[in-house]
Amino acid sequence: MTTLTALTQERRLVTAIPGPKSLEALKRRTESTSAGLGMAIPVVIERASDAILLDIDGNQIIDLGSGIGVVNVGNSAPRVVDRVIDQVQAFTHTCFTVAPYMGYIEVCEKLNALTPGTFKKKSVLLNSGAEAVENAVKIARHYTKRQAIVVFEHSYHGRTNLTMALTAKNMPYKEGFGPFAPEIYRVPMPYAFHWMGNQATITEDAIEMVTSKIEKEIGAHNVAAILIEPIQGEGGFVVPPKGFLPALSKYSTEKGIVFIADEVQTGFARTGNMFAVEHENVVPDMIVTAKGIAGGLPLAAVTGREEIMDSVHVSGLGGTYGGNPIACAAALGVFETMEAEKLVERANHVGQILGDSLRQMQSKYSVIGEVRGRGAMQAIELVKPGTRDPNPEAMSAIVKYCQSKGVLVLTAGTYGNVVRFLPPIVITDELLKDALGVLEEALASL
Ligand code: PLZ
Repeated sequence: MTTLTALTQERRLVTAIPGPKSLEALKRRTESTSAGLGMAIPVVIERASDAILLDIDGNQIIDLGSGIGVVNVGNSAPRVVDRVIDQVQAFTHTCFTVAPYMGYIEVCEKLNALTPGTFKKKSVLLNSGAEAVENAVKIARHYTKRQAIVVFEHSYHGRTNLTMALTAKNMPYKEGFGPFAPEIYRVPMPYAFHWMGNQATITEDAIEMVTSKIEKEIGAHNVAAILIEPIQGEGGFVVPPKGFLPALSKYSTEKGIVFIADEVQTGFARTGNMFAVEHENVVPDMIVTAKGIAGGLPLAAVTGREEIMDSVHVSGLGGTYGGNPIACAAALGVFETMEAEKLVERANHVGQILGDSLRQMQSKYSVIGEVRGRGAMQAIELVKPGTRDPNPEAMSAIVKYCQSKGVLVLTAGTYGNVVRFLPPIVITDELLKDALGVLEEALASL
Protein backbone atom coordinates (compact mmCIF):
# COMPACT_ATOMS: atom_id res chain seq x y z
CA MET A 1 0.00 0.00 0.00
CA THR A 2 1.36 3.45 -0.89
CA THR A 3 0.87 6.25 1.55
CA LEU A 4 0.54 9.72 0.09
CA THR A 5 1.86 12.64 2.08
CA ALA A 6 -0.63 15.43 2.69
CA LEU A 7 -0.54 18.39 0.31
CA THR A 8 0.98 21.64 1.56
CA GLN A 9 -1.78 24.03 2.48
CA GLU A 10 -0.97 26.71 -0.05
CA ARG A 11 -2.40 28.05 -3.28
CA ARG A 12 -0.20 27.46 -6.31
CA LEU A 13 -0.96 27.99 -9.99
CA VAL A 14 1.30 26.46 -12.61
CA THR A 15 -1.06 26.81 -15.59
CA ALA A 16 -4.14 28.80 -16.48
CA ILE A 17 -7.39 27.43 -15.05
CA PRO A 18 -8.32 25.11 -16.66
CA GLY A 19 -4.88 23.82 -17.65
CA PRO A 20 -4.21 21.77 -20.81
CA LYS A 21 -4.62 18.37 -19.13
CA SER A 22 -7.92 19.39 -17.56
CA LEU A 23 -9.11 20.72 -20.91
CA GLU A 24 -8.34 17.39 -22.59
CA ALA A 25 -9.97 15.42 -19.79
CA LEU A 26 -13.05 17.64 -19.86
CA LYS A 27 -13.58 16.73 -23.52
CA ARG A 28 -13.93 13.13 -22.36
CA ARG A 29 -16.27 14.32 -19.64
CA THR A 30 -18.49 15.95 -22.27
CA GLU A 31 -18.41 12.83 -24.43
CA SER A 32 -19.14 10.36 -21.65
CA THR A 33 -21.32 12.00 -19.01
CA SER A 34 -24.86 13.29 -19.15
CA ALA A 35 -25.27 16.89 -20.21
CA GLY A 36 -27.63 17.21 -17.25
CA LEU A 37 -24.70 17.42 -14.83
CA GLY A 38 -23.35 20.81 -13.85
CA MET A 39 -19.74 21.77 -13.00
CA ALA A 40 -18.70 24.49 -10.57
CA ILE A 41 -15.03 24.65 -11.61
CA PRO A 42 -13.61 23.33 -14.91
CA VAL A 43 -10.64 21.37 -13.57
CA VAL A 44 -10.14 17.66 -12.98
CA ILE A 45 -8.97 16.72 -9.50
CA GLU A 46 -6.15 14.30 -8.79
CA ARG A 47 -5.77 14.60 -5.02
CA ALA A 48 -6.87 16.71 -2.10
CA SER A 49 -6.00 17.27 1.54
CA ASP A 50 -7.74 19.48 4.03
CA ALA A 51 -8.60 22.69 2.12
CA ILE A 52 -6.39 22.18 -0.93
CA LEU A 53 -7.43 20.55 -4.21
CA LEU A 54 -4.68 19.47 -6.59
CA ASP A 55 -5.71 19.27 -10.24
CA ILE A 56 -4.16 17.10 -12.93
CA ASP A 57 -2.14 20.04 -14.24
CA GLY A 58 -0.47 20.50 -10.86
CA ASN A 59 -2.48 23.53 -9.70
CA GLN A 60 -3.28 23.77 -5.99
CA ILE A 61 -6.68 25.35 -5.52
CA ILE A 62 -8.15 26.62 -2.26
CA ASP A 63 -11.43 24.89 -1.53
CA LEU A 64 -14.03 27.21 -0.02
CA GLY A 65 -16.89 24.82 -0.76
CA SER A 66 -15.96 21.52 0.93
CA GLY A 67 -17.72 19.60 -1.85
CA ILE A 68 -20.92 21.40 -0.78
CA GLY A 69 -20.40 21.33 2.97
CA VAL A 70 -19.13 17.76 3.17
CA VAL A 71 -15.46 17.67 4.09
CA ASN A 72 -15.86 19.71 7.28
CA VAL A 73 -12.96 17.76 8.81
CA GLY A 74 -10.83 18.40 5.73
CA ASN A 75 -10.38 16.33 2.59
CA SER A 76 -8.96 12.86 3.27
CA ALA A 77 -8.77 13.61 6.99
CA PRO A 78 -6.24 11.17 8.52
CA ARG A 79 -8.62 9.59 11.06
CA VAL A 80 -11.21 9.05 8.34
CA VAL A 81 -8.65 7.53 5.98
CA ASP A 82 -7.26 5.16 8.62
CA ARG A 83 -10.64 3.87 9.68
CA VAL A 84 -11.81 3.45 6.09
CA ILE A 85 -8.70 1.44 5.18
CA ASP A 86 -9.17 -0.82 8.22
CA GLN A 87 -12.82 -1.35 7.39
CA VAL A 88 -12.24 -2.11 3.71
CA GLN A 89 -9.83 -4.81 4.75
CA ALA A 90 -12.19 -6.24 7.37
CA PHE A 91 -15.35 -6.42 5.22
CA THR A 92 -17.03 -4.15 2.68
CA HIS A 93 -20.73 -4.99 2.96
CA THR A 94 -23.28 -7.23 4.54
CA CYS A 95 -26.39 -4.99 4.45
CA PHE A 96 -27.33 -3.96 7.99
CA THR A 97 -30.79 -5.50 7.68
CA VAL A 98 -29.27 -8.81 6.58
CA ALA A 99 -26.44 -9.14 9.11
CA PRO A 100 -25.69 -6.23 11.45
CA TYR A 101 -22.27 -4.84 12.41
CA MET A 102 -20.94 -2.54 15.11
CA GLY A 103 -20.06 0.49 12.94
CA TYR A 104 -23.74 1.18 12.19
CA ILE A 105 -24.70 0.81 15.84
CA GLU A 106 -21.85 3.06 17.01
CA VAL A 107 -22.75 5.80 14.53
CA CYS A 108 -26.38 5.71 15.72
CA GLU A 109 -25.31 5.80 19.37
CA LYS A 110 -23.16 8.82 18.61
CA LEU A 111 -25.92 10.61 16.71
CA ASN A 112 -28.43 9.94 19.48
CA ALA A 113 -26.00 11.48 21.96
CA LEU A 114 -24.83 14.42 19.83
CA THR A 115 -28.20 15.70 18.62
CA PRO A 116 -30.14 18.11 20.84
CA GLY A 117 -32.76 16.76 23.27
CA THR A 118 -32.37 14.84 26.51
CA PHE A 119 -35.15 12.38 25.66
CA LYS A 120 -34.39 8.89 24.34
CA LYS A 121 -33.55 8.93 20.65
CA LYS A 122 -33.03 6.39 17.88
CA SER A 123 -31.57 6.61 14.38
CA VAL A 124 -31.68 5.03 10.95
CA LEU A 125 -28.88 5.38 8.38
CA LEU A 126 -29.31 6.07 4.68
CA ASN A 127 -27.15 6.96 1.67
CA SER A 128 -27.92 10.57 0.82
CA GLY A 129 -29.51 13.69 2.20
CA ALA A 130 -32.51 13.28 -0.07
CA GLU A 131 -33.03 9.67 0.98
CA ALA A 132 -32.85 10.68 4.62
CA VAL A 133 -35.38 13.49 4.13
CA GLU A 134 -37.69 10.98 2.41
CA ASN A 135 -37.36 8.62 5.35
CA ALA A 136 -38.04 11.39 7.86
CA VAL A 137 -41.24 12.18 5.99
CA LYS A 138 -42.23 8.50 5.81
CA ILE A 139 -41.68 8.04 9.53
CA ALA A 140 -43.49 11.25 10.50
CA ARG A 141 -46.49 10.24 8.39
CA HIS A 142 -46.53 6.75 9.82
CA TYR A 143 -46.28 8.03 13.39
CA THR A 144 -48.91 10.78 13.14
CA LYS A 145 -51.20 8.96 10.69
CA ARG A 146 -51.42 12.32 8.90
CA GLN A 147 -50.26 13.19 5.38
CA ALA A 148 -49.58 16.90 4.93
CA ILE A 149 -45.99 18.15 4.99
CA VAL A 150 -45.30 21.85 5.46
CA VAL A 151 -42.18 23.31 3.80
CA PHE A 152 -40.90 26.82 3.17
CA GLU A 153 -40.19 29.20 0.35
CA HIS A 154 -36.51 29.07 -0.73
CA SER A 155 -36.08 25.59 0.75
CA TYR A 156 -33.95 22.79 -0.71
CA HIS A 157 -34.35 19.17 0.33
CA GLY A 158 -33.07 17.07 -2.60
CA ARG A 159 -33.61 15.78 -6.11
CA THR A 160 -35.70 12.61 -5.72
CA ASN A 161 -39.38 12.82 -6.58
CA LEU A 162 -40.61 13.55 -3.06
CA THR A 163 -37.73 15.88 -2.25
CA MET A 164 -38.17 17.79 -5.53
CA ALA A 165 -41.71 18.42 -4.35
CA LEU A 166 -40.33 19.64 -1.02
CA THR A 167 -37.77 21.88 -2.75
CA ALA A 168 -38.90 25.39 -3.68
CA LYS A 169 -36.88 26.42 -6.70
CA ASN A 170 -38.00 25.33 -10.16
CA MET A 171 -34.87 25.93 -12.24
CA PRO A 172 -32.72 23.82 -12.31
CA TYR A 173 -34.13 21.35 -9.78
CA LYS A 174 -37.70 20.71 -10.95
CA GLU A 175 -38.12 21.99 -14.49
CA GLY A 176 -39.71 19.28 -16.61
CA PHE A 177 -39.33 16.59 -13.94
CA GLY A 178 -42.90 16.49 -12.67
CA PRO A 179 -45.49 15.41 -11.73
CA PHE A 180 -44.48 15.87 -8.11
CA ALA A 181 -45.58 14.10 -4.96
CA PRO A 182 -48.82 15.34 -3.42
CA GLU A 183 -49.66 16.69 0.06
CA ILE A 184 -46.78 19.15 0.18
CA TYR A 185 -47.69 22.70 1.28
CA ARG A 186 -45.35 25.66 0.93
CA VAL A 187 -45.53 28.53 3.39
CA PRO A 188 -43.74 31.91 3.57
CA MET A 189 -40.15 32.15 4.76
CA PRO A 190 -39.04 35.26 6.61
CA TYR A 191 -36.13 36.11 4.30
CA ALA A 192 -35.30 39.39 6.02
CA PHE A 193 -33.33 40.97 3.17
CA HIS A 194 -36.30 40.68 0.79
CA TRP A 195 -39.14 40.93 3.32
CA MET A 196 -41.83 43.35 2.16
CA GLY A 197 -43.33 43.84 5.60
CA ASN A 198 -42.14 45.48 8.79
CA GLN A 199 -38.65 44.30 9.76
CA ALA A 200 -39.31 45.00 13.44
CA THR A 201 -42.15 42.47 13.57
CA ILE A 202 -40.86 40.01 10.96
CA THR A 203 -40.86 36.99 13.29
CA GLU A 204 -44.38 37.56 14.63
CA ASP A 205 -45.74 38.41 11.18
CA ALA A 206 -44.15 35.37 9.56
CA ILE A 207 -45.41 33.04 12.28
CA GLU A 208 -48.88 34.51 11.88
CA MET A 209 -48.74 33.95 8.10
CA VAL A 210 -47.46 30.38 8.47
CA THR A 211 -49.90 29.27 11.15
CA SER A 212 -52.87 30.93 9.52
CA LYS A 213 -52.02 29.24 6.21
CA ILE A 214 -51.73 25.91 8.02
CA GLU A 215 -55.03 26.35 9.81
CA LYS A 216 -57.04 27.85 6.95
CA GLU A 217 -55.67 25.91 3.99
CA ILE A 218 -54.56 22.54 5.39
CA GLY A 219 -55.96 22.04 8.90
CA ALA A 220 -53.29 21.62 11.59
CA HIS A 221 -54.73 18.20 12.45
CA ASN A 222 -53.80 17.02 8.95
CA VAL A 223 -50.16 18.07 9.21
CA ALA A 224 -47.67 15.27 9.82
CA ALA A 225 -44.54 17.42 9.83
CA ILE A 226 -43.08 20.86 9.49
CA LEU A 227 -39.75 20.49 7.70
CA ILE A 228 -37.21 23.32 7.72
CA GLU A 229 -33.50 23.99 7.20
CA PRO A 230 -32.31 25.98 10.23
CA ILE A 231 -30.26 28.03 7.76
CA GLN A 232 -31.41 27.59 4.19
CA GLY A 233 -28.47 26.32 2.12
CA GLU A 234 -29.15 26.24 -1.61
CA GLY A 235 -31.74 28.99 -1.09
CA GLY A 236 -28.94 31.43 -0.30
CA PHE A 237 -27.91 30.98 3.34
CA VAL A 238 -31.12 32.53 4.56
CA VAL A 239 -30.95 32.76 8.35
CA PRO A 240 -34.41 32.87 9.92
CA PRO A 241 -34.96 35.89 12.19
CA LYS A 242 -34.48 35.31 15.89
CA GLY A 243 -37.43 33.57 17.47
CA PHE A 244 -38.84 32.07 14.28
CA LEU A 245 -37.53 28.52 14.74
CA PRO A 246 -38.44 28.37 18.46
CA ALA A 247 -41.98 29.60 17.69
CA LEU A 248 -42.41 27.04 14.91
CA SER A 249 -41.15 24.28 17.14
CA LYS A 250 -43.53 25.31 19.95
CA TYR A 251 -46.47 25.48 17.53
CA SER A 252 -45.63 22.01 16.20
CA THR A 253 -45.61 20.56 19.69
CA GLU A 254 -48.97 22.17 20.52
CA LYS A 255 -50.54 20.72 17.37
CA GLY A 256 -49.02 17.23 17.51
CA ILE A 257 -46.94 17.98 14.41
CA VAL A 258 -43.47 16.42 14.06
CA PHE A 259 -40.89 19.22 13.84
CA ILE A 260 -38.08 18.12 11.50
CA ALA A 261 -34.82 20.02 11.12
CA ASP A 262 -33.01 19.37 7.85
CA GLU A 263 -29.41 19.82 9.05
CA VAL A 264 -27.92 18.22 5.95
CA GLN A 265 -25.92 21.35 5.08
CA THR A 266 -25.78 23.04 8.51
CA GLY A 267 -24.79 19.99 10.55
CA PHE A 268 -21.60 18.76 12.19
CA ALA A 269 -19.90 21.85 13.59
CA ARG A 270 -20.42 23.84 10.40
CA THR A 271 -22.20 26.83 11.98
CA GLY A 272 -20.21 26.99 15.22
CA ASN A 273 -22.45 24.54 17.04
CA MET A 274 -22.69 20.83 16.39
CA PHE A 275 -26.15 21.57 14.90
CA ALA A 276 -27.56 24.92 13.78
CA VAL A 277 -30.80 24.55 15.78
CA GLU A 278 -28.68 24.85 18.93
CA HIS A 279 -28.10 28.57 18.29
CA GLU A 280 -31.65 29.13 19.48
CA ASN A 281 -31.94 26.12 21.78
CA VAL A 282 -34.48 24.49 19.50
CA VAL A 283 -34.98 20.76 20.05
CA PRO A 284 -36.48 19.14 16.94
CA ASP A 285 -38.45 15.91 17.15
CA MET A 286 -36.37 14.64 14.27
CA ILE A 287 -33.11 15.75 12.74
CA VAL A 288 -31.90 14.84 9.25
CA THR A 289 -28.15 14.74 8.64
CA ALA A 290 -25.81 13.85 5.76
CA LYS A 291 -22.87 15.63 4.06
CA GLY A 292 -20.50 16.46 6.94
CA ILE A 293 -21.30 13.22 8.76
CA ALA A 294 -18.77 11.02 6.95
CA GLY A 295 -16.05 13.21 5.45
CA GLY A 296 -17.05 12.44 1.87
CA LEU A 297 -18.36 8.90 2.03
CA PRO A 298 -22.05 8.57 1.24
CA LEU A 299 -23.93 8.46 4.53
CA ALA A 300 -27.05 10.14 5.91
CA ALA A 301 -29.24 9.71 8.94
CA VAL A 302 -32.56 10.37 10.55
CA THR A 303 -32.39 10.75 14.32
CA GLY A 304 -35.51 11.29 16.39
CA ARG A 305 -37.57 10.70 19.46
CA GLU A 306 -37.72 7.02 20.30
CA GLU A 307 -41.52 6.83 20.15
CA ILE A 308 -41.53 8.31 16.64
CA MET A 309 -38.63 6.23 15.29
CA ASP A 310 -40.02 3.04 16.83
CA SER A 311 -43.54 3.59 15.52
CA VAL A 312 -42.62 1.91 12.22
CA HIS A 313 -43.29 -1.83 11.79
CA VAL A 314 -40.31 -4.17 11.45
CA SER A 315 -38.80 -3.97 7.93
CA GLY A 316 -40.71 -0.77 7.16
CA LEU A 317 -37.32 0.95 6.84
CA GLY A 318 -34.19 -0.21 5.07
CA GLY A 319 -32.23 -0.20 1.83
CA THR A 320 -29.31 -2.21 0.48
CA TYR A 321 -26.51 0.23 1.24
CA GLY A 322 -27.86 2.51 3.98
CA GLY A 323 -25.22 2.74 6.71
CA ASN A 324 -22.63 0.86 4.66
CA PRO A 325 -19.77 -0.25 6.94
CA ILE A 326 -17.12 1.80 5.12
CA ALA A 327 -19.23 4.95 5.35
CA CYS A 328 -19.87 4.23 9.04
CA ALA A 329 -16.14 3.81 9.66
CA ALA A 330 -15.60 7.19 8.01
CA ALA A 331 -18.27 8.76 10.23
CA LEU A 332 -16.59 7.42 13.35
CA GLY A 333 -13.37 9.01 12.08
CA VAL A 334 -15.27 12.28 11.61
CA PHE A 335 -16.69 12.25 15.16
CA GLU A 336 -13.23 11.51 16.52
CA THR A 337 -11.69 14.35 14.51
CA MET A 338 -14.37 16.83 15.57
CA GLU A 339 -13.65 16.13 19.23
CA ALA A 340 -9.85 15.91 18.98
CA GLU A 341 -9.53 19.04 16.87
CA LYS A 342 -12.33 20.95 18.67
CA LEU A 343 -14.02 21.73 15.38
CA VAL A 344 -17.02 23.46 16.93
CA GLU A 345 -14.68 26.07 18.40
CA ARG A 346 -12.66 26.11 15.22
CA ALA A 347 -15.83 26.87 13.18
CA ASN A 348 -16.41 29.93 15.36
CA HIS A 349 -12.85 31.04 14.78
CA VAL A 350 -13.18 30.55 11.02
CA GLY A 351 -16.51 32.38 11.20
CA GLN A 352 -14.90 35.32 12.92
CA ILE A 353 -12.26 35.75 10.22
CA LEU A 354 -14.77 35.14 7.45
CA GLY A 355 -17.47 37.43 8.88
CA ASP A 356 -15.11 40.30 9.75
CA SER A 357 -13.50 40.17 6.37
CA LEU A 358 -16.80 39.97 4.44
CA ARG A 359 -18.32 42.85 6.42
CA GLN A 360 -15.25 44.94 5.76
CA MET A 361 -15.66 44.24 2.04
CA GLN A 362 -19.35 45.14 2.30
CA SER A 363 -18.42 48.56 3.65
CA LYS A 364 -16.18 49.13 0.62
CA TYR A 365 -18.16 47.52 -2.19
CA SER A 366 -21.82 48.49 -2.54
CA VAL A 367 -22.44 45.41 -4.71
CA ILE A 368 -22.60 43.42 -1.43
CA GLY A 369 -26.15 43.90 -0.19
CA GLU A 370 -25.89 41.61 2.81
CA VAL A 371 -23.41 39.39 4.64
CA ARG A 372 -25.10 36.56 6.52
CA GLY A 373 -24.69 33.10 7.97
CA ARG A 374 -23.11 31.58 11.05
CA GLY A 375 -19.65 30.21 11.75
CA ALA A 376 -18.04 28.55 8.76
CA MET A 377 -21.26 28.94 6.73
CA GLN A 378 -21.52 32.48 5.43
CA ALA A 379 -22.49 34.22 2.22
CA ILE A 380 -22.69 37.53 0.44
CA GLU A 381 -25.83 38.54 -1.45
CA LEU A 382 -24.98 40.65 -4.48
CA VAL A 383 -27.19 43.52 -5.58
CA LYS A 384 -27.27 46.34 -8.08
CA PRO A 385 -25.60 49.07 -6.00
CA GLY A 386 -28.04 51.21 -4.06
CA THR A 387 -30.92 48.70 -4.47
CA ARG A 388 -31.90 45.24 -3.29
CA ASP A 389 -32.24 44.03 -6.86
CA PRO A 390 -30.37 40.79 -7.51
CA ASN A 391 -27.07 41.05 -9.37
CA PRO A 392 -26.38 37.60 -10.84
CA GLU A 393 -23.85 39.08 -13.29
CA ALA A 394 -21.66 40.22 -10.39
CA MET A 395 -21.92 36.73 -8.91
CA SER A 396 -20.72 35.09 -12.12
CA ALA A 397 -17.89 37.58 -12.51
CA ILE A 398 -16.69 37.00 -8.94
CA VAL A 399 -16.79 33.22 -9.32
CA LYS A 400 -14.86 33.38 -12.61
CA TYR A 401 -12.24 35.71 -11.17
CA CYS A 402 -11.72 33.57 -8.06
CA GLN A 403 -11.39 30.43 -10.17
CA SER A 404 -8.81 32.02 -12.44
CA LYS A 405 -6.72 32.72 -9.32
CA GLY A 406 -7.13 29.25 -7.83
CA VAL A 407 -9.96 29.80 -5.37
CA LEU A 408 -13.07 27.64 -5.56
CA VAL A 409 -16.25 29.35 -4.34
CA LEU A 410 -19.82 28.10 -4.66
CA THR A 411 -22.97 30.00 -5.47
CA ALA A 412 -26.53 29.76 -4.19
CA GLY A 413 -29.78 31.64 -3.95
CA THR A 414 -33.28 31.73 -5.32
CA TYR A 415 -32.25 34.83 -7.29
CA GLY A 416 -28.88 33.40 -8.39
CA ASN A 417 -26.96 36.20 -6.70
CA VAL A 418 -25.31 34.67 -3.64
CA VAL A 419 -21.69 33.61 -3.24
CA ARG A 420 -21.41 31.18 -0.34
CA PHE A 421 -18.44 30.15 1.74
CA LEU A 422 -18.28 26.67 3.26
CA PRO A 423 -14.58 26.05 3.81
CA PRO A 424 -13.33 22.89 5.44
CA ILE A 425 -13.45 23.83 9.14
CA VAL A 426 -9.80 22.83 9.47
CA ILE A 427 -8.69 25.46 6.94
CA THR A 428 -5.65 27.36 8.21
CA ASP A 429 -5.97 31.08 8.95
CA GLU A 430 -3.31 31.82 6.33
CA LEU A 431 -5.09 29.92 3.58
CA LEU A 432 -8.46 31.46 4.42
CA LYS A 433 -6.98 34.97 4.43
CA ASP A 434 -5.24 34.30 1.12
CA ALA A 435 -8.57 33.20 -0.39
CA LEU A 436 -10.37 36.24 1.03
CA GLY A 437 -7.68 38.46 -0.48
CA VAL A 438 -8.53 36.97 -3.87
CA LEU A 439 -12.23 37.58 -3.23
CA GLU A 440 -11.48 41.21 -2.48
CA GLU A 441 -9.50 41.50 -5.75
CA ALA A 442 -12.54 40.00 -7.51
CA LEU A 443 -14.82 42.64 -6.01
CA ALA A 444 -12.39 45.40 -6.90
CA SER A 445 -12.24 44.12 -10.49
CA LEU A 446 -16.00 44.46 -11.07
N1 PLZ B 1 -31.13 18.98 2.34
C1 PLZ B 1 -30.47 21.15 3.25
O1 PLZ B 1 -28.42 21.08 1.29
C2 PLZ B 1 -28.00 18.91 -0.55
C3 PLZ B 1 -27.25 19.79 -3.38
C4 PLZ B 1 -26.30 19.73 -4.47
P1 PLZ B 1 -28.13 14.91 -1.07
N2 PLZ B 1 -27.52 20.15 -1.01
C5 PLZ B 1 -26.58 20.13 -2.09
C6 PLZ B 1 -26.95 19.44 -5.78
O2 PLZ B 1 -26.83 20.27 -6.68
O3 PLZ B 1 -27.58 18.39 -5.89
C7 PLZ B 1 -29.10 18.95 0.49
C8 PLZ B 1 -29.25 20.03 1.36
C9 PLZ B 1 -30.29 20.01 2.29
C10 PLZ B 1 -31.01 17.93 1.52
C11 PLZ B 1 -30.00 17.87 0.58
C12 PLZ B 1 -29.90 16.67 -0.30
O4 PLZ B 1 -28.77 15.95 0.00
O5 PLZ B 1 -27.10 14.18 -0.29
O6 PLZ B 1 -27.59 15.76 -2.18
O7 PLZ B 1 -29.24 14.05 -1.51
